[in-house]
Amino acid sequence: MKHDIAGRFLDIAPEVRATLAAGGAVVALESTIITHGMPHPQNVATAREVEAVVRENGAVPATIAIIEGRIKVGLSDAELDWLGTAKDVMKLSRADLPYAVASGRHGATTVAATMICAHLAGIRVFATGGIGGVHQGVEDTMDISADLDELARTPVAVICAGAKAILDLPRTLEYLETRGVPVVGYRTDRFPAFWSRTSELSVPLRLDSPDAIADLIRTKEVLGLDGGVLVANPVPVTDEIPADEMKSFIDAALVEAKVRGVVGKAVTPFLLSHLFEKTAGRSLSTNIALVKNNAALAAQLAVSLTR
Ligand code: PSU
Ligand code: MN
Repeated sequence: MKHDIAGRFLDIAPEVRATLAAGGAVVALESTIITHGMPHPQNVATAREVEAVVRENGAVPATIAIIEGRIKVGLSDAELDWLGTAKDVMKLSRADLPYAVASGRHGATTVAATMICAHLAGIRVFATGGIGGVHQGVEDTMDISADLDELARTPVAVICAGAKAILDLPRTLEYLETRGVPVVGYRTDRFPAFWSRTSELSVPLRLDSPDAIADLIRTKEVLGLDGGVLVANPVPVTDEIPADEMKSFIDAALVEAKVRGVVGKAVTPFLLSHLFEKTAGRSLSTNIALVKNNAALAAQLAVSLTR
């Protein structure tokens, strides 16, 4: 436990607690992808498959969510099932996490909030699908996901498949650089764009093995540098949707969001569900494949970090 005094708000699953105490490998998983990122029943099925992939790769999964104000680190099967269709589940980022805890609410954790809870529990590696970033139109809206500042301050490695082209990807990378976040392409020189293996952007750094990423994380710690590391892991070739095929869907989704006046934390969930509908589920299959791919790498990294 990183902050003993915070322990009274945390329920760490026995297996997760025992593994951490023994210095074993644990991978944190987020819950906003379950409640706001995917439709039912694929959300729950995917969450279970992702946990299984973590185990197959030698680590223990810890899916994180807030239930009745308790920070759950590691969900039971029953809790995961419940979350899949639960109503009144807040989407929690850094700003809303203490509110949900103080007022006994249910909440799903975004990348930012999952990093915070993982760090409180002493977990160093976290697998997700795509991170939030700088939104298109930021000049007018100032909409920049709190995920980016969290990466700058909380020492958890986040494994993602890049960021969706619904975001302003060049500005997202610029912002991460400004905030001092190492962005590492895993076996790639290009920043991946979620459904697509590549974008037109170079990835700032490249590493080709879990051990090399573990070395970077340890070195960063020893140098006293705060914050996390973002690992961008391209979706497997067989599951990718090329960027030019996604572009028209993305442009239409952005127009629709604008027409309907969707703002704030509703923007990302709106765009995601719009795209799932318009691509007739193809974007969802790709999404599921890339999350599993990230879970495998995260588990391998967590194992490397125990050595
Ligand atoms: N991007 C995705 N899928 C997701 C999300 C982002 O491709 O499910 C979720 C994550 O939980 C992420 C959050 O942390 O949305 C970002 O929301 P916002 O842009 O409101 O910060
Ligand atoms: Mn936002």
